[in-house]
Amino acid sequence: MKMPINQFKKNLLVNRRQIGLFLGLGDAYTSEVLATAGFDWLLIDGEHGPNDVRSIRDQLQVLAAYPEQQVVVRLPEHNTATIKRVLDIGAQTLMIPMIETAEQAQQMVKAMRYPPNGMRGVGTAMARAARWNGVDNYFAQADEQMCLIVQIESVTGIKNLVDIANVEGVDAVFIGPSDLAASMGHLGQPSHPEVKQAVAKAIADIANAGKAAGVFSANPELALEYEKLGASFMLVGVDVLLLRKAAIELANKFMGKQSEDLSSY
Ligand code: 3PY
Ligand code: MG
Repeated sequence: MKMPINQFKKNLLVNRRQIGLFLGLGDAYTSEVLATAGFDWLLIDGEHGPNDVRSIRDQLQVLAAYPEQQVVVRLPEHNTATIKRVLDIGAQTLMIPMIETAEQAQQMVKAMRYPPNGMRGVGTAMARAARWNGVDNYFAQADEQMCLIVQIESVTGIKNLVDIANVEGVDAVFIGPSDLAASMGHLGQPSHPEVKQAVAKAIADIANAGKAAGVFSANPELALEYEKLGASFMLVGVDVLLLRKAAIELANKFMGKQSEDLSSY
């Protein structure tokens, strides 16, 4: 059996535009529905969404039937054991939140690679990633297909951004405006002018370091502004918010109410 090739990583390396959606419902059935929407990539959210290793596995399995869409998994923290488990069920691209130093980023690179390049544990007989030892030469090919996106979303992370972006093995840097806003004293205001300015500078710094820059905004105008500044891969919505917005709009048509602003994360 052939090793699955990580197209998302290939696209990042040439800065191809990739527009994505957060999957926060934690369910394979709804993720499959959203795989038909036409996004370039989908992010299974294990940080804030109600996901565990089994629900992430189920979603990876159904999404495998839609290879035109790339799949990324976001983990809740920097735990190397969790990284090992999620790689073993077949995730190839991970987004790791709240990276604040180059050392933390290096640790994440190592967690995704086998010795001697890193410290990923060896358990391919039980791993869907290796098709249970069915992939030819899995060990020789695995590291190359792994893709690491680190999230910068704090004042400390911004301070160390260039060092983090320069870590070998960090393929891309994704800015989290909501946590960054909180860290800057603007909790709940990811579109605050100071936050936007910090995001804009971060995008430029990431691009100057030669890495792909990504960002989230559920406000399409702001997402497009960030794209103009150099972001190549973006998350432009959240499944839960889309569902709630559509439901509110329908209900309001009959209740005579105005829709609320649902653009913030
Ligand atoms: C944030 O905005 O903090 C996120 O993690 C998502 O982009
Ligand atoms: Mg965040």
